[in-house]
Amino acid sequence: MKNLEIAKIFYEMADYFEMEEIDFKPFAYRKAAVGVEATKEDIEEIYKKWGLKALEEIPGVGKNLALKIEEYIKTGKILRYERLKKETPVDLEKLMSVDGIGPRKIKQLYQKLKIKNLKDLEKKAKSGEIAGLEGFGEKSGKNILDGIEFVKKSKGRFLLGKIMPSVEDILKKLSGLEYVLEITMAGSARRMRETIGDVDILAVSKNPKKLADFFSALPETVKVWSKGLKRVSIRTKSGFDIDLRIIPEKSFGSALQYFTGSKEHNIATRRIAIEKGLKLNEYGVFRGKKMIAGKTEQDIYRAIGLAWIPPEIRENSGEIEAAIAGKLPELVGYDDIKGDLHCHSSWDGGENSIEQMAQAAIEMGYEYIGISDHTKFLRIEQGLDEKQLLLQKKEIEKLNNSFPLPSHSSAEVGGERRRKFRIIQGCETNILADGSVDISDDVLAQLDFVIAGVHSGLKMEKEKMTERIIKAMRNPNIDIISHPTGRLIQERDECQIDFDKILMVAKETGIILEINSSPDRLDLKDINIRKAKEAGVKMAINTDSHDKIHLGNIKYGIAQARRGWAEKEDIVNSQKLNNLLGYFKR
Ligand code: DGT
Ligand code: CA
Ligand code: CA
Repeated sequence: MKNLEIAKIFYEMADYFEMEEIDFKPFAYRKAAVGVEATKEDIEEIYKKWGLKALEEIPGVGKNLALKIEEYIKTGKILRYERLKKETPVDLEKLMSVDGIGPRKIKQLYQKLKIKNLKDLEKKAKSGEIAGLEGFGEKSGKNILDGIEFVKKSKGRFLLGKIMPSVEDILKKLSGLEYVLEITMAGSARRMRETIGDVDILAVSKNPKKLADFFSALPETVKVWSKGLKRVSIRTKSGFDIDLRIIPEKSFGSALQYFTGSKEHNIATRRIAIEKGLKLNEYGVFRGKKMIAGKTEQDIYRAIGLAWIPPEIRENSGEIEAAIAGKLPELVGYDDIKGDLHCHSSWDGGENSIEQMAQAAIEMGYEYIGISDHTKFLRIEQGLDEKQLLLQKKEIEKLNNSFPLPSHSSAEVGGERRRKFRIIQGCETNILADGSVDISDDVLAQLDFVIAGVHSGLKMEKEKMTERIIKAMRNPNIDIISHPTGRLIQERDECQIDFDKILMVAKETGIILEINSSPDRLDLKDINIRKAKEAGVKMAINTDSHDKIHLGNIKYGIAQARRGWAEKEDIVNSQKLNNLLGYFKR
């Protein structure tokens, strides 16, 4: 499947166009990249079956870009892209991954200092040459070195949400094979870790040879590291590796338990087996030579006296003790979310109208959606001012009146017949440097709820940053703090905040903390979610969608919540609308 390759090229072309300071093109190419990335069907198949016109149905793809896709499918390259690369021959992907470095700076660094890759960048940052360039302040050398350090640390790992669509696609292909009896993810991907080193897949097959052949010849495969009847390792075009293991049916459960990990969890479970006079390994649970379990994972855990443990919490961080005590949490489920509270609309430059966002939410089975557009401080994001928010309120009221009423009278609540779906209006107001926000209180008070987030001045020192956020939390009109620690995985560290203090104030003020589902944010992270839960602070799992296709990211946020041991009752948007509204301060 070429979808991810094409998306990657479009993203890079957008960056190159931005270097050239060409208006509009970067935007158009990025939009198309998002659409291509989110397309579940194989784009090459779409093209082969339905032709060029069908490519234009992909969100964000118009005639011109459809032609580029066609060119890539037919010739394996896009000439325009090759030309752009030749003009500025830099390792764009790596350089872009450094926090604070964008296309225009990359161009400048290349032209002035001949910087082509991370190594060059590091050298020139150390020598102090960069600080002398126009637009790069005194501290830029140090900031760049910090950024490079971060990129190095994350080397070779991939964001879960970035690779999952292509992994799911491969799994689907394999599961369709007549000679494949079982197929499932294992390893960190099954545990839904934030980043993945390599993807582990387990299979049971009637014909291991055929499966190994098929897998190593997938169109996604660019390199076969090793190939046998028990294990095949490949590199995919997107750059990540997959380990496929073919397992005998009677050991499938034990192999799944073993290869799901984590390693630390395995060491602990094996120790428990030993204490019971048993042996646990990837082939089964044994008493002496006798195999007493192996076929299913449930059997394995039962045999060693534990309740089955959800993969997301298998990190040896208390789950074994909880399983022994019969006190495993009942994790919030992947179907428990009743609505997404952090969604942007075309009002602030998002991709879709409020109505389209609502329609997409209805299709996801939601009962409500919160529209939370940016506010005026963020001018580049076309943030709304007070007047626009009040206009938007009118439009939302109108849309709400258009949703169907339930047919039966049992849906009557407090004398009012509730409609089946409702849009609630929020906004994502900016927490300014002094902790105030950029929308007046009287307008905030007229919205259904208010999100506040830090979008500037993220490098503030700890005490000041904590006070800044706390001041916003004490604003009686603010209900939710978005992406509370401001990190970008593999790109930017968390802000300096005193999280314990934030929790104390959250508990006291009833503020809800967001678990942002965006694959590069996943903010709060697992340990903070666990702390919040223990402190009795409520959380909301939101996608921060700027396009309806992002709504599907909710599963990564739910996974994150589960990894933080969150239960349904900890998550406000797992509640019906009436209960949800009760959590807001109005
Ligand atoms: P990754 O790939 O770095 O994101 O993380 P994992 O957890 O997928 O690790 P990976 O692919 O090296 O191995 C898959 C699973 O196999 C791992 O979660 C637990 C199990 N495993 C691997 N090596 C060992 C080991 O030395 N001891 C034990 N007990 N289990 C291991
Ligand atoms: Ca792995
Ligand atoms: Ca592996």
